[in-house]
Amino acid sequence: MHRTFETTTERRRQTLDGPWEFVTDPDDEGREAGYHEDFPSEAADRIAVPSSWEARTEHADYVGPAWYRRTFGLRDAGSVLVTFHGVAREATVYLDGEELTSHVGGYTPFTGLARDLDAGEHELVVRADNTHTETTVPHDDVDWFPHGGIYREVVVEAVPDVFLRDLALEYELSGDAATVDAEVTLNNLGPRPAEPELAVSVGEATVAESVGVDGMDAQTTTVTLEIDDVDRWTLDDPTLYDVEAELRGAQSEDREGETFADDLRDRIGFREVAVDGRDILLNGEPVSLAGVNRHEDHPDWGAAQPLRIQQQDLDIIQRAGCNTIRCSHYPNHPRFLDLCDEEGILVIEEIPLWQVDESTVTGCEQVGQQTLVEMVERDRHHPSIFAWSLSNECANEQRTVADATSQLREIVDGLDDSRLVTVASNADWEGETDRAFQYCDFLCVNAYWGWYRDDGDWSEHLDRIEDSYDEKPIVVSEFGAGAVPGERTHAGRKWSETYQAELLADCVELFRERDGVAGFTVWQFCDTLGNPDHAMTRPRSRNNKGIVTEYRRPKDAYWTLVDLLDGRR
Ligand code: ADA
Repeated sequence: MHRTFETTTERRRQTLDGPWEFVTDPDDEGREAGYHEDFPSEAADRIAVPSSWEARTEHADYVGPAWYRRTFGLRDAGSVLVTFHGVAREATVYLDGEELTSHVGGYTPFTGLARDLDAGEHELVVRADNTHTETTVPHDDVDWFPHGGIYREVVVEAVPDVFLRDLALEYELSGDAATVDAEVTLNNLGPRPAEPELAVSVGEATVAESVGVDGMDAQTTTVTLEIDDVDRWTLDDPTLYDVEAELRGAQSEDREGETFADDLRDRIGFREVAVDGRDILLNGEPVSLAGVNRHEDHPDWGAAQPLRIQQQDLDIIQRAGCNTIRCSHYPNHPRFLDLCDEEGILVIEEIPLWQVDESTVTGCEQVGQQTLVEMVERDRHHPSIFAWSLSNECANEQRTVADATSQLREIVDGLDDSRLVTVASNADWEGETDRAFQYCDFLCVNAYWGWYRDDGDWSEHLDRIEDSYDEKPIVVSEFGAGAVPGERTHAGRKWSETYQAELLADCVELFRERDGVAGFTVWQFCDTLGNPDHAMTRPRSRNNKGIVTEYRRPKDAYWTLVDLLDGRR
């Protein structure tokens, strides 16, 4: 299940977890050879979906196109939505030999609509390609491993001719009362007009109306619900409200007497985020952020983490006393965000525009914008997400890069005005001035004083940031040191757990003393597999700045954080 709750009860739904046939295609000949019509099953391996393909040792370092195949059965004839929740990084999907849909970007979902399928068996073939170049999003030189394959769930849902395509909620809070606008989009695949009953409920409140939709058309309607005595979503009491949109109607004349039904389910939490001077406010009160950066990475699971690992990560993070996670550097698995909603964790979610500069920005701008839209559309109901991050360490001192950020800001404003917007920047650390900070509600600052450089310190650095920009909250979004697990020294040298723990303590104490700093996220939660091209600067081929190891065993720095944040030992 890709969420922690059911997203529909009316639709017949199949999750296509399990073994799929799999072949790599290093010479990229599969398209010409027609693998989508005639899959080379005799040469195929079997691989688990969802999984990163390095789950099979023989494919551990494979980069390039690869093909997947499986069949699924439909009990009844009709239309289906086929949703891929994450394929790294480019995908083309074929159904019964015909192209159904394609997608670029490994961290957001995409859906193909297949109309009027016969009952019985159908074949899905997918070409996935994890090749990265200078201008892909992310590019080929990022500091994390280029996991490949169908690594998030694949779901097939049978839908009636008139079905719910989208549900988007916005709300205004006024004291204890909430006014919710629910925008619902209906699709009518049939030739005749329809007028089904739509009921939308949020918690106990329900509104119903009939909605007319022409044949072969779509219709968007907005219904408004008033909710009194709202229980707000807070860090201590993260109250969630169930949301349901239900559609019921009579089938067209040729199927007289029959009815159809469809539904979509989600959850929201009511809370307000804002800034005031140097403070970030949650429900009107300043909140001090204390957290970690987390990659989706695990030695046994790659980027495809089961619920058990997601829960365990969150548990370890909460036990440290943290209240914040920066999803570095891409949209995370939606079920992990559900857990954050349930646990009262604040999340900064980011698109993977990582260290882009003026030579590459034009090439990756469009996919960056598309990923931003898809991220916001997928995640707009999570109360845990309080901020969208538009990029990480891009060359924002360059005008073209800053202009691209301004475009992203416009796009996000058009989609969602209920969250804060930021970029994570190391421009000042590089001795530059960040031209994109002007588009941010708060400033995320990355620097590695005491690790990569010793010719300055955090204190001077933060003074300079405070003096250089308008008065906005500052979050230290990256700082830290590498520590090879088990390395403990009297001298406290670099690469030891001792050094990492001492640096972390000094930094956290300093950040917490400064009024200008609204919080911090340590780089990083756990040790992660690095880019294979960077192995010479990364012992164990990993980024070792985790406060826990890749297997989540605590390093000294973890216990230091527990003590500083009054966590649980
Ligand atoms: C960065 C970057 C991270 C990571 C980190 C490091 O600045 O944002 O993704 O690479 O440095 O460990 O050096």
